[in-house]
Amino acid sequence: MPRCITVAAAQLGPIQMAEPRSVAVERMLRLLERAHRHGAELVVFPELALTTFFPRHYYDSVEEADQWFEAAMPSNETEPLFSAARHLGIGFHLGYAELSLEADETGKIRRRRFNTAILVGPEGDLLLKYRKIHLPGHAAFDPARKVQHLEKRYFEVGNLGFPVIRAPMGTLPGINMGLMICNDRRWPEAWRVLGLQKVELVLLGYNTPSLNLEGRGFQPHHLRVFHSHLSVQAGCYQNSCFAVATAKAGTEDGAELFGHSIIVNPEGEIVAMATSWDDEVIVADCNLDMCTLGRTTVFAFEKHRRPEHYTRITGQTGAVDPPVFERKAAE
Ligand code: CDT
Repeated sequence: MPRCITVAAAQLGPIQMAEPRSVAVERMLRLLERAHRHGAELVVFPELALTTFFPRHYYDSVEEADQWFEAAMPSNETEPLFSAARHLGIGFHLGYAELSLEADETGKIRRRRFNTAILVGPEGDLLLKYRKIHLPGHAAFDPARKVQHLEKRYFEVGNLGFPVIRAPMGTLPGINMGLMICNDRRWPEAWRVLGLQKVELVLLGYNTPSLNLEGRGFQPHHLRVFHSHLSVQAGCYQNSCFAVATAKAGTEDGAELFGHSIIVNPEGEIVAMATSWDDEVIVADCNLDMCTLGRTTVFAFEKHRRPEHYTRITGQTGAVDPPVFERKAAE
């Protein structure tokens, strides 16, 4: 019997600043029902799915932005999502801004803010939590930018590593599932850490602007989508896994997000793609046995990896200059 699961990306159209969580949750409930009607057993919602992508807005004090964070999950506002998923017997992935009271590295208990994703099982169990590690953008207001990207201001770097769990999902007694969030998808290190835990299905949400807003040069719109897809397709191929990559799409508070949610197989092929910039469900049947070929041949890690030659990967952050070639004087 092949190991199959039907998965869905539940892309969200824009959520404006003025729209309360109840509106987003209501839309997500409709998407959950639609995904269920299409046979989905696991539904993936985007990064920061409950609100507008608020890191584009500057607040003098970080506390002023707390209105965008969830101090409890589930809360009164998000509980309908949990009960609907339980009722339908489907698992789901949800991205949100997390406000937690917990000890930091020094042992001090304080309010901490993370860009977080959770994976919830079909019976309502919290299977996995991930806090975003690669935080793009900047921490201070940047007057050169038309639109801010203040993730480094509002979030701490995630402290849960890149986790993978084997848990029941759909009709299968165990699937190895891992999480990353948005910008993480561009970093091969993130994929490899999941791959080294035999991940079979990577779930990720994203909010990516259609334009490069850093003001350092023009990047055509189609290349922005290409780079996103390229990253997910390469990650899946090189780690012999499936991925569901779900976007927030459309024009949100005047800023455009490019959508193009995809489901990718271990050959790196896109097997489903969203075509609207609105709420949309895409579905794919994933035969997890497809993960075996890559991981027993070209990417049989235990046979072919050479970690002794990869020490730069964990030993340094920025790139260093190579030695400069000098022609040896003739003897
Ligand atoms: N949300 C997120 O991580 N977005 C980034 C945009 C980078 S622009 C500063 C991304 O990599 O898609």
